[in-house]
Amino acid sequence: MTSPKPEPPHYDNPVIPGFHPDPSACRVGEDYYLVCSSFEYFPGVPVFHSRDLVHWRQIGNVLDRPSQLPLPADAMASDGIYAPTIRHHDGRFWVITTNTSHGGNFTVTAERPEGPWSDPVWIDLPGIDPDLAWDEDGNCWSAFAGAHGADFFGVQVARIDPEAGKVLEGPLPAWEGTGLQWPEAPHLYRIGEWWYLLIAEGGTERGHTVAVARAPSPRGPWESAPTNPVLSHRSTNRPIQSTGHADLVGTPDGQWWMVLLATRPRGYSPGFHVLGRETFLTPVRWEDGWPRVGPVELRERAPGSPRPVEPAPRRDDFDAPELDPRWISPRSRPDGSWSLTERPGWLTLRATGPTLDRPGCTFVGRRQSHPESRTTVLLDPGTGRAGLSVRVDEAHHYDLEVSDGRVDVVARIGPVRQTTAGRPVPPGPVILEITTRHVRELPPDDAEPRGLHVAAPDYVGFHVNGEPLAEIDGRYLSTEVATGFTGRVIGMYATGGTAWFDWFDHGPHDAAEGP
Ligand code: 6LW
Repeated sequence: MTSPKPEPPHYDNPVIPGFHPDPSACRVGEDYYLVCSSFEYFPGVPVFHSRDLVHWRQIGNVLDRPSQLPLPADAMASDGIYAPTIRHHDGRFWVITTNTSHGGNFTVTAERPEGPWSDPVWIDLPGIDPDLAWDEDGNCWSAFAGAHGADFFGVQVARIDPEAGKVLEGPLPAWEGTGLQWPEAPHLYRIGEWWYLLIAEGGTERGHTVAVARAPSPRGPWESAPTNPVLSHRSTNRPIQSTGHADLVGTPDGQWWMVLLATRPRGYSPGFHVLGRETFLTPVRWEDGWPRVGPVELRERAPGSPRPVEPAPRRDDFDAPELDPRWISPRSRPDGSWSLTERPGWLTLRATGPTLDRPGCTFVGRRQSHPESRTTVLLDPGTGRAGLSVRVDEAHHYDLEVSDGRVDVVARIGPVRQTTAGRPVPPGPVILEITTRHVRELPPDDAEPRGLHVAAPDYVGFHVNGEPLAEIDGRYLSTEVATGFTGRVIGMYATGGTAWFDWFDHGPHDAAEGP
């Protein structure tokens, strides 16, 4: 009797669900670290730890002090922090990234990945998507995506002093890619006898691709891979789309893997992605000195033997002395607008702005991490105005709001703001719940035009003390409608007076299928 060959373990993609775009990863010994872009949200640049590239836990944020993340109060949604690169060199962690709203490109360093990270060292490099790589002589090279309108619109490289923020040589024109739009997201690697330059091109939407070139030195000359693009899902009917903006990472036993961004659109044409661009993982093999990358599958064979890290709890009871690093706020979280000590065991939120329709309000949220999700809070609204909101930006959000003895569902979609349902609530604490679910059944014939239901990527439901109140088509909280680079964030807010939240729970909807 022969026992069946043990199936190598598998893992589900995305490995970091929810809006975690532009991933960059590095390995130190047996540990992996990964960072993502964060745009107008504070704190910025979430940093994750893994022992197997599959199970990741956020251990902090690189930019967790206002002095590291100057954002104008009116910074546009999806401005702020663009793509970062994380590397480990000479016993220190390095991150280089771009603040598109203030100052441009800068580096920060830390002894430990969970921080504290240094204040920014600004560097006079143009463009976005800066990278860091050191050669065998200790020179530091930065590849970056050239600024718009520059004479050379492609990926450039410069030799820099990252400690002093100085450009020592260049920028030198490196590679314009294979001719698609937006050559960007460059990363340099010294692998074997070659320097490799991995880039994204085609734009971060459905035409996104990954391409690679190689050269004898960071100065070039760069030779494009004969197999470019090494990865693309464009013009396919794959459930994963927009694959691009990748980084390569090697394992201690010599395997190579790629982290990258991709989306999971649903609904009728053009398809709508609501969680933003998420972090995916896929294997890489090398043939004739070039990386080969298969299509990215929703389910892949795991690298080696998965050694998970503790998953983060889905519920927060606000009993800890500090806010969990997963909590984010648009642009800032001013002292005085929140407290974990004023009412122990509760998160106190104090209004700093009268409406979610404008920057400057008090909002503390988490990235929606499940396509079909259930988010529940216990709110004591006091005599103020507060609630639970699912937002993409100030012009695209659905709110479950309590004030003056009522609870109302408010939808803000572009120029339209509408209260779509509501009812009285007794004074005192109330349980608010927002669900997102995929459309499975067609409505009865006499309901709204049947196409309307099939078209939706999901439906956003609102419940109060366990009772359903309303349900709204989720397509209007998608990137295809709202535009930009982020994704849905579900959070607690106060726009009048002071409110208290006892707990917050965000997890998969019990009716959900798979990840
Ligand atoms: C990022 C650039 C891009 O800096 O979009 O998809 C920008 N690519 O590489 C924001 O994510």
